[in-house]
Amino acid sequence: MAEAVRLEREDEVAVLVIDSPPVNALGLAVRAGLADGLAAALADDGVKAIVIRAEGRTFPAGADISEFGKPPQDPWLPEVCNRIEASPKPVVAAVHGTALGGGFEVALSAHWRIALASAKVGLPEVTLGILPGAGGTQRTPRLIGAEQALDMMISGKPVPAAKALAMGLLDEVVDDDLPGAALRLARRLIAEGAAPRPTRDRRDGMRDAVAYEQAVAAARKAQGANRLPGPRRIVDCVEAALLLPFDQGLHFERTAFQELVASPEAAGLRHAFFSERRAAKMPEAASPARPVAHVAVVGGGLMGAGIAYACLSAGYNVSLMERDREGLARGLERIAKLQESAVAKGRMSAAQREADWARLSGVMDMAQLAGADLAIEAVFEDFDVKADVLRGLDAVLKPGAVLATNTSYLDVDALAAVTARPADVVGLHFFSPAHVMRLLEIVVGKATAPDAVATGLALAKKLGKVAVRSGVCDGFIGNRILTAYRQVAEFLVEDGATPAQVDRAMRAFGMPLGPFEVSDMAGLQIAWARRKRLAATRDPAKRYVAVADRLCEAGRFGQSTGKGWYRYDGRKAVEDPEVLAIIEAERAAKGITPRSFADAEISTRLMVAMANEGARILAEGIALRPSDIDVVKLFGYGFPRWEGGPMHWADGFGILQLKNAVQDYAEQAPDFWQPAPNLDAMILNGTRFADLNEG
Ligand code: 3H9
Repeated sequence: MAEAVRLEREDEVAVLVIDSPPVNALGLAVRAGLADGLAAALADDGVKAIVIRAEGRTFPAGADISEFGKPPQDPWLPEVCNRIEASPKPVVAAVHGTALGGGFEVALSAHWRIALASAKVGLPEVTLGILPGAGGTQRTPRLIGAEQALDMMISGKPVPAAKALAMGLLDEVVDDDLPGAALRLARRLIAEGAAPRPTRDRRDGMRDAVAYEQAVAAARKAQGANRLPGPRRIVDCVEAALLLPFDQGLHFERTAFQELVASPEAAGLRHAFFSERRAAKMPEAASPARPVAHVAVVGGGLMGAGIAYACLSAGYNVSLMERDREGLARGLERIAKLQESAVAKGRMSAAQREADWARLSGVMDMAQLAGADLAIEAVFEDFDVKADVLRGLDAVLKPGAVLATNTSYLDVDALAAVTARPADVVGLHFFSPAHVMRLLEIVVGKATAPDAVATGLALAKKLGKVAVRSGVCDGFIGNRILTAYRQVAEFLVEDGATPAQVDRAMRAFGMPLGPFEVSDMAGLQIAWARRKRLAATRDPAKRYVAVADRLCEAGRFGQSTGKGWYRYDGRKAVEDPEVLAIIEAERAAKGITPRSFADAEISTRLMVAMANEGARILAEGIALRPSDIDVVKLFGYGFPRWEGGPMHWADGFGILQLKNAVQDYAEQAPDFWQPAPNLDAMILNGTRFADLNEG
């Protein structure tokens, strides 16, 4: 195996070249390589200056996240950074790609920083629930002051090279030949007899101590209500940079880092990071995707227009199809509005809008879609309606085109079977609003060809979406778990909680909205129509909560009608005695004596319901791995990222405890609360869901 860091010699300049694909993360081998290379360069009297650069796509993109949570191994990154900074010979960091986290901290420890114009630098540790732990909180404000340093570390957003140069984080930016430019800089420093310039001794950003403290105070106030400790500890560290001598400041940072890295929130966020990347590893990813330049979207409603807009923005040619002139005009209008809003928010240039619009065509005759490489139907959620569209597409599309259905619940195998090419049919389940929500469920039917799946995956990548593979079942991964979640929320209400209490409990858990608030926002009509459709086949022995039906019968369809589970004063949800009376009447009709629930019991029951349903989805092979289920919930349903997802939550809760809880709750609805079939074996073997994630 190649060395993680090699030492090259260019006359009087020693060049430490980091070479550890894919992103040169600062794992043990790289840290040791840097320390050894530095020591060798310092021991060599012929070396007068040192350059640190990286091979491959980027300067180190951070510490090796997979090492967090494991026992630390010497040399630690902070120590490596200190040694670099203490070098009596000038050190130049040559930055390209994304110098993030520990990678940027290495650069900050060098005495000069030169970067490629396309490079970005940043301290995104906050997104992992931690803070820069290799001197970043102490060195950054010394260079650029508290306000900008706090903004960088609390937002976690990378800064483009030109801006970083203007801020004072970089000394020079070049358009090409970074290694050559770094060497020239090092030679110039030698020629000038330049002394090392340790960042620890610089005060550029600290001259105005009053402004510094004011920025700290403002940030502390802004983060006061944040439930995650990371940002608050960043503020403390930046304040320490002003108040404490450098070494004590480093010690302060170290303590805060260690406290955060061991927190459950950081574990959840790390899990989310790796789960997102793992989801793309589906068996079909090995197949070459079919080439797609032209996407047809059938249906110009909110969903169809959102998909069309997203595809246009990603550079595809798009045809939007509607049945009639009016429907088409409305669909095109929706796309135009999305574009306008993107331009108004500065997310899209006017020129880009023109270029995108020029690649859009509206059609009313399916024959005009014949040239499409991929067609996505986003019409009304009804089997016959969708089947009709798929049949029509089948008749006109060229051989090899992919036919995608955006169904949320329907049987993709049955839909594929109405066409003469079921191998080309795949489910592409977008989430509303389709141009915003990052999740895309790729639903793989029995007959779906691997390269049709790979085509969906390639589309997801191009749209910047996180794709998760799902098998076929009612609601796929996400909505199936949502159904279980809602079901238990309704049991809780019928058994004694109020909708407001359930919502409050789930918001306290970390959901942006509770289940009833979400229902009101989405509207109750579609689910009601579905329940009425399924009424004839419903098992009368199963517990059925009819409160939502009563609400719909009373014309309470949610926010759009001003009332649903709540009454609305404008957008503000207010508890409504009429709803409580409906619930009371349902309880009375069933002879239920209401009991009280603590908020924590409510959230635990709802979490257990999700995790148990997730386990069942795994047992049935619908999801490839537990972390895929987590990704679905994180990216499609607002599940709090620091909790990692329901399966990660269940690992923390305990598998035995999960099964016991399901059994304890059985009296609430014996038919519903059945332990998933795979829990026993997991308990017996001491398996956690995390153990099933690899691959
Ligand atoms: C830190 O630095 C703490 C220090 O302050 C203190 C220490 C004491 N570690 O995303 P991609 C893997 S915290 C380990 O698909 P892209 C990733 O899993 C760190 N692995 O590529 C994937 O593996 P696989 C602060 C990492 O081009 C592969 O690399 N840094 C790390 O879309 C490719 O990744 C960050 O938070 C890592 N640090 O995006 C930056 N980074 O192929 C985290 C990546 O097996 N990284 N991998 O699935 C990123 O934001 C993106 O990866 C990056 C590239 C923008 C760099």
